[in-house]
Amino acid sequence: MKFIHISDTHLGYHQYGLKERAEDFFDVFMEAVEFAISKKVDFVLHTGDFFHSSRPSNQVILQGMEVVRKLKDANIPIFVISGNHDRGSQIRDVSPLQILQPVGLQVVDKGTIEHEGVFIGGLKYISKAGLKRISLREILEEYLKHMGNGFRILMLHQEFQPFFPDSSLNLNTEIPEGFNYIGIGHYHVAQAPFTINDATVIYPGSTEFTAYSEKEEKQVKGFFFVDVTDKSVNAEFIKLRTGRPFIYATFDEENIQSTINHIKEKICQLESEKKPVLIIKGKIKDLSHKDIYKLLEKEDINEDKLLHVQLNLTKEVEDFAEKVKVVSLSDQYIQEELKRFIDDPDLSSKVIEVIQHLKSIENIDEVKKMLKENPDIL
Ligand SMILES: [Mn+2]
Repeated sequence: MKFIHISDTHLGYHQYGLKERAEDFFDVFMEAVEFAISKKVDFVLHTGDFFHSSRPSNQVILQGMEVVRKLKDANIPIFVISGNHDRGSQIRDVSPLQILQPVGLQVVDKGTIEHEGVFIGGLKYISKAGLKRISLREILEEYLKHMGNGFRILMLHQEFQPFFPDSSLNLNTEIPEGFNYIGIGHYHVAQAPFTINDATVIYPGSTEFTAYSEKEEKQVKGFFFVDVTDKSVNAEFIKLRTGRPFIYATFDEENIQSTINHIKEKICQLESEKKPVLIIKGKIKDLSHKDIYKLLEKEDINEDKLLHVQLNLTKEVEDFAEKVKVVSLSDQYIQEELKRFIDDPDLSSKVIEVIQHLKSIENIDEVKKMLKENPDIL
Protein backbone atom coordinates (compact mmCIF):
# COMPACT_ATOMS: atom_id res chain seq x y z
CA MET A 1 0.00 0.00 0.00
CA LYS A 2 1.24 3.46 -0.90
CA PHE A 3 0.00 6.92 0.02
CA ILE A 4 1.20 10.47 0.27
CA HIS A 5 0.86 12.52 3.42
CA ILE A 6 0.65 16.26 2.95
CA SER A 7 -0.23 18.98 5.42
CA ASP A 8 -0.78 22.69 5.95
CA THR A 9 -1.23 23.64 2.31
CA HIS A 10 -2.87 26.96 3.35
CA LEU A 11 -4.57 27.33 0.00
CA GLY A 12 -5.55 30.95 -0.59
CA TYR A 13 -2.89 32.58 1.55
CA HIS A 14 -2.05 35.90 -0.11
CA GLN A 15 1.22 36.27 1.77
CA TYR A 16 2.48 39.89 1.73
CA GLY A 17 -0.80 40.75 0.03
CA LEU A 18 0.46 39.24 -3.25
CA LYS A 19 -1.58 37.23 -5.70
CA GLU A 20 1.66 35.52 -6.82
CA ARG A 21 2.06 34.12 -3.32
CA ALA A 22 -1.48 32.73 -3.36
CA GLU A 23 -0.65 31.05 -6.70
CA ASP A 24 2.49 29.54 -5.14
CA PHE A 25 0.39 27.75 -2.52
CA PHE A 26 -1.76 26.30 -5.30
CA ASP A 27 1.26 25.31 -7.44
CA VAL A 28 2.91 23.22 -4.73
CA PHE A 29 -0.37 21.53 -3.81
CA MET A 30 -0.88 20.58 -7.47
CA GLU A 31 2.71 19.34 -7.71
CA ALA A 32 2.10 16.98 -4.77
CA VAL A 33 -1.16 15.80 -6.36
CA GLU A 34 0.61 15.12 -9.66
CA PHE A 35 3.28 13.15 -7.81
CA ALA A 36 0.56 11.09 -6.08
CA ILE A 37 -1.06 10.35 -9.45
CA SER A 38 2.26 9.43 -11.11
CA LYS A 39 3.02 6.98 -8.28
CA LYS A 40 -0.53 5.58 -8.44
CA VAL A 41 -0.91 5.87 -4.66
CA ASP A 42 -3.88 4.28 -2.93
CA PHE A 43 -4.91 7.50 -1.18
CA VAL A 44 -3.81 10.91 0.06
CA LEU A 45 -3.77 12.04 3.70
CA HIS A 46 -4.03 15.73 4.56
CA THR A 47 -3.59 16.71 8.20
CA GLY A 48 -5.26 20.10 8.24
CA ASP A 49 -5.08 23.74 7.16
CA PHE A 50 -6.06 22.72 3.64
CA PHE A 51 -7.36 26.29 3.28
CA HIS A 52 -5.72 29.29 4.89
CA SER A 53 -9.06 30.67 5.98
CA SER A 54 -12.33 29.24 7.20
CA ARG A 55 -13.93 31.65 4.69
CA PRO A 56 -11.95 31.00 1.51
CA SER A 57 -12.90 33.20 -1.44
CA ASN A 58 -14.91 31.69 -4.29
CA GLN A 59 -11.76 31.56 -6.38
CA VAL A 60 -9.91 29.65 -3.68
CA ILE A 61 -12.82 27.21 -3.28
CA LEU A 62 -12.52 26.58 -7.02
CA GLN A 63 -8.79 25.90 -6.60
CA GLY A 64 -9.61 23.43 -3.82
CA MET A 65 -12.11 21.75 -6.12
CA GLU A 66 -9.51 21.48 -8.87
CA VAL A 67 -7.11 19.73 -6.49
CA VAL A 68 -9.73 17.26 -5.27
CA ARG A 69 -11.18 16.65 -8.72
CA LYS A 70 -7.79 15.87 -10.19
CA LEU A 71 -7.35 13.13 -7.60
CA LYS A 72 -10.90 11.90 -8.08
CA ASP A 73 -10.35 11.59 -11.85
CA ALA A 74 -7.36 9.39 -11.04
CA ASN A 75 -9.48 7.36 -8.59
CA ILE A 76 -7.40 8.45 -5.60
CA PRO A 77 -9.36 9.25 -2.44
CA ILE A 78 -8.20 12.13 -0.23
CA PHE A 79 -8.84 12.12 3.53
CA VAL A 80 -8.55 15.37 5.44
CA ILE A 81 -9.09 16.92 8.87
CA SER A 82 -9.81 20.58 9.60
CA GLY A 83 -6.95 22.60 11.04
CA ASN A 84 -7.09 25.71 13.19
CA HIS A 85 -7.20 27.84 10.04
CA ASP A 86 -10.05 26.08 8.29
CA ARG A 87 -12.23 24.46 10.93
CA GLY A 88 -14.70 27.33 10.80
CA SER A 89 -16.68 28.90 13.58
CA GLN A 90 -17.74 26.07 15.82
CA ILE A 91 -21.14 27.59 16.56
CA ARG A 92 -22.39 29.41 13.50
CA ASP A 93 -20.75 27.62 10.64
CA VAL A 94 -19.13 24.45 9.40
CA SER A 95 -15.65 23.85 8.04
CA PRO A 96 -15.21 25.04 4.43
CA LEU A 97 -13.83 21.56 3.69
CA GLN A 98 -17.42 20.35 3.72
CA ILE A 99 -18.03 22.37 0.54
CA LEU A 100 -15.60 20.03 -1.21
CA GLN A 101 -17.23 16.81 -0.01
CA PRO A 102 -19.56 16.50 -3.02
CA VAL A 103 -16.54 16.58 -5.36
CA GLY A 104 -14.77 13.85 -3.40
CA LEU A 105 -12.97 15.28 -0.39
CA GLN A 106 -13.46 12.96 2.60
CA VAL A 107 -13.51 14.94 5.82
CA VAL A 108 -12.66 12.84 8.88
CA ASP A 109 -13.02 15.51 11.56
CA LYS A 110 -14.22 13.13 14.21
CA GLY A 111 -14.26 9.35 14.38
CA THR A 112 -12.90 6.57 12.24
CA ILE A 113 -13.53 5.22 8.77
CA GLU A 114 -12.43 2.11 6.95
CA HIS A 115 -10.94 2.24 3.48
CA GLU A 116 -10.12 -1.12 1.89
CA GLY A 117 -8.97 -2.70 5.13
CA VAL A 118 -7.14 0.44 6.32
CA PHE A 119 -8.56 2.22 9.36
CA ILE A 120 -8.28 6.00 9.46
CA GLY A 121 -9.09 8.01 12.57
CA GLY A 122 -9.20 11.78 12.31
CA LEU A 123 -9.68 14.60 14.75
CA LYS A 124 -10.00 18.23 13.77
CA TYR A 125 -8.03 20.88 15.63
CA ILE A 126 -9.16 21.41 19.19
CA SER A 127 -8.24 24.69 20.84
CA LYS A 128 -6.52 24.95 24.20
CA ALA A 129 -9.83 25.99 25.76
CA GLY A 130 -11.51 22.97 24.20
CA LEU A 131 -8.84 20.64 25.54
CA LYS A 132 -9.72 21.70 29.08
CA ARG A 133 -13.11 20.09 28.70
CA ILE A 134 -12.09 16.86 26.98
CA SER A 135 -9.27 14.36 27.09
CA LEU A 136 -7.46 13.73 23.82
CA ARG A 137 -6.31 10.35 25.08
CA GLU A 138 -9.88 9.24 25.89
CA ILE A 139 -11.06 10.20 22.40
CA LEU A 140 -8.22 8.24 20.81
CA GLU A 141 -8.82 5.20 23.03
CA GLU A 142 -12.41 5.24 21.80
CA TYR A 143 -11.16 5.39 18.18
CA LEU A 144 -9.06 2.27 18.70
CA LYS A 145 -12.16 0.33 19.78
CA HIS A 146 -13.63 1.01 16.34
CA MET A 147 -10.55 0.00 14.42
CA GLY A 148 -10.09 -3.58 13.23
CA ASN A 149 -6.91 -5.47 12.73
CA GLY A 150 -5.72 -3.68 9.60
CA PHE A 151 -3.26 -0.80 9.29
CA ARG A 152 -4.33 1.97 11.68
CA ILE A 153 -3.79 5.60 10.80
CA LEU A 154 -4.40 8.58 13.04
CA MET A 155 -4.61 12.16 11.73
CA LEU A 156 -4.15 15.08 14.13
CA HIS A 157 -3.62 18.83 13.98
CA GLN A 158 -2.51 19.82 17.47
CA GLU A 159 0.21 21.53 19.44
CA PHE A 160 2.50 18.90 20.88
CA GLN A 161 5.66 19.22 22.91
CA PRO A 162 8.49 19.87 22.13
CA PHE A 163 7.46 21.64 18.92
CA PHE A 164 5.14 23.97 20.83
CA PRO A 165 7.04 24.61 24.07
CA ASP A 166 4.03 26.24 25.80
CA SER A 167 1.76 23.28 25.13
CA SER A 168 0.74 20.81 27.79
CA LEU A 169 0.20 18.05 25.23
CA ASN A 170 2.76 15.30 25.17
CA LEU A 171 2.77 12.63 22.45
CA ASN A 172 3.94 9.92 24.86
CA THR A 173 1.08 10.41 27.29
CA GLU A 174 -1.73 11.52 24.96
CA ILE A 175 -1.45 8.85 22.30
CA PRO A 176 -2.47 5.33 23.31
CA GLU A 177 -0.76 2.26 21.96
CA GLY A 178 -2.39 0.61 18.96
CA PHE A 179 -1.89 2.96 16.01
CA ASN A 180 0.59 2.17 13.22
CA TYR A 181 0.89 5.60 11.63
CA ILE A 182 0.35 8.98 13.25
CA GLY A 183 0.26 11.95 10.89
CA ILE A 184 0.37 15.35 12.53
CA GLY A 185 -0.19 18.77 11.02
CA HIS A 186 0.02 22.30 12.47
CA TYR A 187 3.80 22.47 13.00
CA HIS A 188 5.16 23.92 9.75
CA VAL A 189 8.69 22.51 10.03
CA ALA A 190 8.96 18.96 8.64
CA GLN A 191 10.54 16.37 10.93
CA ALA A 192 12.41 13.15 10.29
CA PRO A 193 10.10 10.19 11.03
CA PHE A 194 10.22 8.93 14.62
CA THR A 195 8.46 6.27 16.67
CA ILE A 196 6.06 6.48 19.62
CA ASN A 197 4.52 3.29 21.05
CA ASP A 198 5.51 1.36 17.90
CA ALA A 199 3.74 3.90 15.69
CA THR A 200 5.57 5.90 13.04
CA VAL A 201 5.01 9.62 13.65
CA ILE A 202 5.16 11.88 10.62
CA TYR A 203 5.26 15.67 10.54
CA PRO A 204 5.29 16.77 6.87
CA GLY A 205 5.34 20.49 7.76
CA SER A 206 3.74 23.06 5.47
CA THR A 207 4.11 22.99 1.69
CA GLU A 208 5.10 26.66 1.48
CA PHE A 209 6.59 29.26 3.83
CA THR A 210 3.87 30.98 5.85
CA ALA A 211 5.82 33.05 8.37
CA TYR A 212 9.45 33.70 9.04
CA SER A 213 11.03 31.08 11.27
CA GLU A 214 14.72 30.56 11.84
CA LYS A 215 14.15 26.80 11.77
CA GLU A 216 12.82 27.01 8.22
CA GLU A 217 15.67 29.03 6.73
CA LYS A 218 17.61 26.02 5.55
CA GLN A 219 14.61 23.79 5.10
CA VAL A 220 13.11 22.64 1.86
CA LYS A 221 9.35 22.21 1.77
CA GLY A 222 7.72 18.94 0.85
CA PHE A 223 5.51 16.03 1.85
CA PHE A 224 5.90 12.31 2.63
CA PHE A 225 5.59 9.40 0.24
CA VAL A 226 4.74 6.40 2.38
CA ASP A 227 5.07 2.74 1.50
CA VAL A 228 3.55 0.17 3.86
CA THR A 229 4.33 -3.55 3.74
CA ASP A 230 2.89 -5.77 6.48
CA LYS A 231 2.43 -2.78 8.77
CA SER A 232 6.05 -1.78 8.39
CA VAL A 233 6.31 1.85 7.29
CA ASN A 234 8.82 3.37 4.93
CA ALA A 235 8.33 7.13 4.69
CA GLU A 236 10.33 9.19 2.22
CA PHE A 237 10.37 12.98 2.26
CA ILE A 238 9.68 14.38 -1.22
CA LYS A 239 10.91 17.89 -1.89
CA LEU A 240 8.64 20.25 -3.78
CA ARG A 241 10.20 21.96 -6.80
CA THR A 242 7.59 24.60 -7.58
CA GLY A 243 7.73 26.51 -4.29
CA ARG A 244 8.85 30.11 -4.08
CA PRO A 245 12.57 30.48 -3.29
CA PHE A 246 13.45 32.56 -0.23
CA ILE A 247 16.72 34.39 0.33
CA TYR A 248 17.71 35.32 3.87
CA ALA A 249 20.19 38.03 4.71
CA THR A 250 21.30 39.44 8.04
CA PHE A 251 21.71 43.19 7.89
CA ASP A 252 24.91 44.62 9.27
CA GLU A 253 24.90 48.39 9.42
CA GLU A 254 28.66 48.40 10.04
CA ASN A 255 29.28 46.36 6.91
CA ILE A 256 26.48 47.03 4.47
CA GLN A 257 28.51 45.86 1.49
CA SER A 258 28.82 42.34 2.88
CA THR A 259 25.01 42.12 3.18
CA ILE A 260 24.61 43.37 -0.38
CA ASN A 261 27.22 40.92 -1.69
CA HIS A 262 25.54 38.05 0.11
CA ILE A 263 22.16 38.94 -1.45
CA LYS A 264 23.65 39.26 -4.96
CA GLU A 265 25.47 35.95 -4.62
CA LYS A 266 22.30 34.20 -3.46
CA ILE A 267 20.28 35.64 -6.35
CA CYS A 268 22.92 34.37 -8.82
CA GLN A 269 22.89 30.88 -7.33
CA LEU A 270 19.14 30.42 -7.71
CA GLU A 271 17.90 27.92 -10.24
CA SER A 272 14.17 28.49 -9.79
CA GLU A 273 11.92 29.93 -12.47
CA LYS A 274 10.23 31.96 -9.76
CA LYS A 275 11.66 35.20 -8.49
CA PRO A 276 12.70 34.95 -4.84
CA VAL A 277 11.37 36.68 -1.75
CA LEU A 278 14.15 38.43 0.11
CA ILE A 279 13.98 38.50 3.89
CA ILE A 280 16.36 40.88 5.59
CA LYS A 281 16.68 40.46 9.34
CA GLY A 282 18.85 41.98 12.01
CA LYS A 283 19.12 45.36 13.66
CA ILE A 284 19.27 48.90 12.33
CA LYS A 285 20.46 51.91 14.24
CA ASP A 286 20.66 55.05 12.12
CA LEU A 287 18.99 53.83 8.95
CA SER A 288 15.26 53.60 8.27
CA HIS A 289 13.37 50.97 6.29
CA LYS A 290 13.13 53.49 3.47
CA ASP A 291 16.93 53.84 3.43
CA ILE A 292 17.26 50.09 3.00
CA TYR A 293 14.83 50.02 0.08
CA LYS A 294 16.79 52.86 -1.55
CA LEU A 295 20.05 51.05 -0.97
CA LEU A 296 18.74 47.89 -2.63
CA GLU A 297 17.41 49.92 -5.54
CA LYS A 298 20.80 51.58 -6.01
CA GLU A 299 22.45 48.16 -6.14
CA ASP A 300 19.98 46.99 -8.80
CA ILE A 301 18.36 44.57 -6.38
CA ASN A 302 14.88 45.39 -7.59
CA GLU A 303 11.61 43.87 -8.80
CA ASP A 304 13.34 42.49 -11.91
CA LYS A 305 15.14 40.10 -9.61
CA LEU A 306 12.83 39.83 -6.61
CA LEU A 307 9.15 39.22 -6.02
CA HIS A 308 9.14 40.93 -2.67
CA VAL A 309 11.42 42.32 0.03
CA GLN A 310 10.43 41.67 3.61
CA LEU A 311 12.27 43.63 6.28
CA ASN A 312 12.33 41.90 9.66
CA LEU A 313 14.47 44.56 11.25
CA THR A 314 14.54 45.71 14.82
CA LYS A 315 15.26 49.37 15.36
CA GLU A 316 16.60 50.46 18.68
CA VAL A 317 16.02 54.12 19.35
CA GLU A 318 16.75 55.84 22.58
CA ASP A 319 13.96 58.08 23.74
CA PHE A 320 15.68 61.08 25.30
CA ALA A 321 12.85 62.07 27.62
CA GLU A 322 12.07 58.67 29.06
CA LYS A 323 15.29 56.83 28.32
CA VAL A 324 13.05 54.04 27.11
CA LYS A 325 14.01 51.86 24.25
CA VAL A 326 11.52 51.89 21.41
CA VAL A 327 11.75 48.75 19.39
CA SER A 328 10.04 48.25 16.07
CA LEU A 329 7.26 45.71 16.02
CA SER A 330 8.54 42.31 15.09
CA ASP A 331 6.34 39.26 15.57
CA GLN A 332 8.49 37.91 18.33
CA TYR A 333 8.57 41.24 20.10
CA ILE A 334 4.79 41.57 20.06
CA GLN A 335 4.34 38.05 21.38
CA GLU A 336 6.82 38.54 24.20
CA GLU A 337 5.25 41.83 25.19
CA LEU A 338 1.75 40.36 25.14
CA LYS A 339 2.85 37.50 27.38
CA ARG A 340 4.32 40.02 29.78
CA PHE A 341 1.30 42.32 29.60
CA ILE A 342 -1.41 39.67 29.90
CA ASP A 343 -0.81 37.66 33.01
CA ASP A 344 -2.94 34.67 32.06
CA PRO A 345 -0.96 32.37 29.71
CA ASP A 346 -4.14 30.95 28.14
CA LEU A 347 -5.49 34.39 27.43
CA SER A 348 -2.21 35.71 26.06
CA SER A 349 -1.85 32.73 23.73
CA LYS A 350 -5.46 33.23 22.58
CA VAL A 351 -4.75 36.90 21.83
CA ILE A 352 -1.59 35.91 19.90
CA GLU A 353 -3.62 33.34 17.98
CA VAL A 354 -6.19 36.02 17.04
CA ILE A 355 -3.43 38.42 15.97
CA GLN A 356 -1.80 35.71 13.84
CA HIS A 357 -5.15 35.13 12.20
CA LEU A 358 -5.75 38.83 11.60
CA LYS A 359 -2.30 39.27 10.07
CA SER A 360 -3.34 37.53 6.89
CA ILE A 361 -6.27 39.90 6.39
CA GLU A 362 -5.53 42.90 4.31
CA ASN A 363 -7.95 45.63 5.25
CA ILE A 364 -10.10 46.74 8.14
CA ASP A 365 -13.39 45.85 6.44
CA GLU A 366 -12.21 42.26 6.10
CA VAL A 367 -11.25 42.26 9.79
CA LYS A 368 -14.70 43.53 10.77
CA LYS A 369 -16.33 40.93 8.58
CA MET A 370 -14.18 38.16 9.98
CA LEU A 371 -14.96 39.13 13.57
CA LYS A 372 -18.67 39.32 12.80
CA GLU A 373 -18.65 35.94 11.11
CA ASN A 374 -16.46 34.25 13.72
CA PRO A 375 -17.58 35.76 17.02
CA ASP A 376 -16.19 32.78 18.96
CA ILE A 377 -12.65 33.57 17.81
CA LEU A 378 -12.54 35.88 20.78
MN1 LIG B 1 -0.89 25.55 9.48
